[in-house]
Amino acid sequence: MTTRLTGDETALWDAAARVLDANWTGTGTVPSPGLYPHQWSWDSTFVAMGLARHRRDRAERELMSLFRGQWRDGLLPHMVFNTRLPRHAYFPGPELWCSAEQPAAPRKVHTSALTQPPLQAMAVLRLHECATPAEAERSRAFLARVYPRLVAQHDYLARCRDVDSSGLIAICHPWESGQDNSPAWDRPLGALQLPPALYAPHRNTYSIPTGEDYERYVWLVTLLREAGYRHDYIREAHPFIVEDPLVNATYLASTHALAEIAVILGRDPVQHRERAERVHRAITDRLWDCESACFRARDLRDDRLLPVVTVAAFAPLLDPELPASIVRNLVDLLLSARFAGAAGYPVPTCDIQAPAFDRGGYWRGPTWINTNWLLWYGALAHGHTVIADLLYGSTLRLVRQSGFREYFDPFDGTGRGSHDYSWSAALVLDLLGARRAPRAA
Ligand code: 9WN
Repeated sequence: MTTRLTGDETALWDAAARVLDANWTGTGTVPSPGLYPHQWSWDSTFVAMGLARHRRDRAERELMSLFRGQWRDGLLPHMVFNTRLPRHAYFPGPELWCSAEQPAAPRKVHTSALTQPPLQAMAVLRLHECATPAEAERSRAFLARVYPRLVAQHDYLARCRDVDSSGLIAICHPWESGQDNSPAWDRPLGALQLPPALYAPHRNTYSIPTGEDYERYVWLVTLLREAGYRHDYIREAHPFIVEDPLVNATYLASTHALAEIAVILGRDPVQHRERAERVHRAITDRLWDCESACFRARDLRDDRLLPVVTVAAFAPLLDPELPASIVRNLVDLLLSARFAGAAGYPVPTCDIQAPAFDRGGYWRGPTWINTNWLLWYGALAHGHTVIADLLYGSTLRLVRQSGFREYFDPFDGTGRGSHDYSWSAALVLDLLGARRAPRAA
């Protein structure tokens, strides 16, 4: 059964669709035309979720374009470069990564050598769930085409990023979390020993990290590149190696999705189910802090939980088997004055009461549409419709008030960062579409 959109929602739908149309390059969607002119993996994947309800053909092409960048070892890079653009279009461009010199990297495209939260299997399954009966055959053919690539991606993560053999995957750079400048990374970044003279070009955009933060990001890439991006180097010596709750919660949700895709295709889902079971147990064993009753990231270099509580703390709601007592703790924290309780436009990316909170700082306080969407999705899965409705309503209020901005002030909803940001538009399509066709909510 479907319900109609209201006039106001139809206008919002059309505006979101126009943003995605404008940011479509012919093969993929750029996150924002000026600031981010290449393809980013979690951006494209959120875009595919929205396109599933608007232009399924483009959603498929978006994902295939991303997988063009997949390395032979299974790594799905966080950036696929458009080499037709001038060199200075975005820093860091292909020259920082030198992917062409890596035997495992693809020959025809330049990519980064990091990854981002692995949401792709979730998006592929959602695409299938949104298919109309007339699209069913085509949808199944797409599943069959993409399934081996997803399996390779997940095998890479389990083989190369389960650094402590716990079942969880570790990130080796803040960019891999997608939450680049999160205060959660302050401690490991602050402990880096930087050489005295480092060069990172000034980035003339407002409010995204510049200066010393950026030097640390570039320095980490330099270390990885000089080690040939070797897995044993990442495991044993690289100075930034962290298990993040958001990255692992998306990994778990995608592993469940992979098992469902395997069943639809008549393949054996057992290896995915077993992996999901390990990740489920490890998220609580390794990232749940009983004392503060919330999830925090773990630094593998000193095996301690990182101190700052961020929006990533709620991401394990994506785990369908999260124990009810933990779900209750998370809901209490979410509604408290540390997060939604004191923010007019939830959910802030950092605990409002933490010293590191900064209402305008990149990933250090503002509300982002993609993190709201992930929590909405998780809340729905746990039957927390009050939380899901709160997130649904406040997310639409943000874009109605300020447009499809990159991120928003959590107190007054002022838009910040780039305009016409693709995932802000795409996820609004998904939210509106889920109300209209609840079977794929
Ligand atoms: C570095 C593209 C990306 C997003 C990230 C966001 C930002 C890049 C940057 O933009 O990161 O990868 O230049 O700061 O933090 O989540 O994928 O939109």
